[in-house]
Amino acid sequence: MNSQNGKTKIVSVIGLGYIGLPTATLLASNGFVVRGVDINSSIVDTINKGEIHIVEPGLAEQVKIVVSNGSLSASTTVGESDVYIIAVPTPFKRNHEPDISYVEMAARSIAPVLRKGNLVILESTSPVGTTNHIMEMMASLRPDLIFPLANTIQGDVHFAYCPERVMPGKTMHELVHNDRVIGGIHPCCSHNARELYKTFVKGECFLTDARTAEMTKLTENAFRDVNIAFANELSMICDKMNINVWELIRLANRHPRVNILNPGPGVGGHCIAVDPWFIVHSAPDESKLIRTARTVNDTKPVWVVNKIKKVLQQDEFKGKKPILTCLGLSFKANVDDLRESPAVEIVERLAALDVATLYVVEPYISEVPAQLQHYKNIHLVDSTTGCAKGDIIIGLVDHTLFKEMDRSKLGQKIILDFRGIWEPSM
Ligand code: SAJ
Repeated sequence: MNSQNGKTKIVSVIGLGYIGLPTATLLASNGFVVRGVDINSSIVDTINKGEIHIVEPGLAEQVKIVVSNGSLSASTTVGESDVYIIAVPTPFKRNHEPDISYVEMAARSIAPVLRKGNLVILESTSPVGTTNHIMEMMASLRPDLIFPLANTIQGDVHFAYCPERVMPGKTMHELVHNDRVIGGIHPCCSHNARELYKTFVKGECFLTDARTAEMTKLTENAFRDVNIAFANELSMICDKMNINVWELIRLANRHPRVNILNPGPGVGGHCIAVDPWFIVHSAPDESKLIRTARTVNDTKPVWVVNKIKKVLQQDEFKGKKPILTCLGLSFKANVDDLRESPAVEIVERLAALDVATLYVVEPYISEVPAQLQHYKNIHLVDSTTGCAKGDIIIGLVDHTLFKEMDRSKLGQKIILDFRGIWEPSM
């Protein structure tokens, strides 16, 4: 697959973020000539220097190798290739409507250079029907080419959807070892795409049609969201009933068919907090549970802030501006990613109340993020300072660094642990 008529195949990967760059790097390590494309010229410059702009274990070393041996280069424009992989973001608009404008922009940039025999793969999490939609867009721009049609026309060019399923922090391992679902517009497209993935994927590749593959990705993340919502709802019920939710879940999980996830201050990141909305948007009347789960998880940060406000109303804090030490800002443990982070929302809401000084401990960042910079009552501090000075210690992210801290050293301080940082492992 990585050569054709004795010539090394060229793959263009459009979007050099958390998925695009690791995928480009693995392809470059497996015999392809890879051209990474990104609209951000500073990302392109960084990669062409053999460096990276994201934190992902194992990635930096491999990028350095493939850039220095010439198998990976980056550019802001799309050139002629044999394969195009689209890995750009698909956020949602204000009303939770999917925003596929980056995918459409990528498709428009590929259309002029598309040739007979090319394969186009969409990896971005997308609403059902997007692969077909971008193919039709390109077909209207390239009437000289024959495009595939369900089970009838194979076409001159092939289109498939193949979602990534990796956990940030484990991307380099999971890209190789996880199973993949590949959905072509025509079965020939699926087979063609499988040949490409088989060059570096050790997991199994399952073939289906494009719509089922698109829905598979959304289903996986909606499933997790619903399960986290159950844990989050339990935590609020238990709080009301004065039951330790962590102990409750540990005990319930001893049942052979029960496996409750961990409650937390909310659900963040660019996937689980976003993707279920794509299902809700496509089938609003039928997606009651999925929508409710989103609401439970989205409103958890407000519940957390209300709990903290109640503590601040205690007599000992009347007329004072106590120090609240917030442990963690990232959307989950041991990553630097702050996107859609419930911890950021909670810190911002607390800062806006202007009733306390906020000490934030986040080992993965070096300055207060832009979104919080205009609050003069937020200070980024190290864990020793935060724990020594804070009147109330608020657990928001279960970074290993926090888990390893000796809770007994916090003495009589008030601890509000919304992540179960110091609970025995779940
Ligand atoms: N969370 C909890 N309790 C839990 C598990 C997670 O509160 O028990 C929170 C996390 O703290 C975080 C959010 O949920 O705020 C999401 O974290 P996550 O670890 O569940 O998932 P992501 O967003 O890092 O990655 C998910 C994964 N999807 C599934 O597990 C079904 C990953 O495999 C996908 O590739 C990724 O989304 C994606 O890109 O779609």
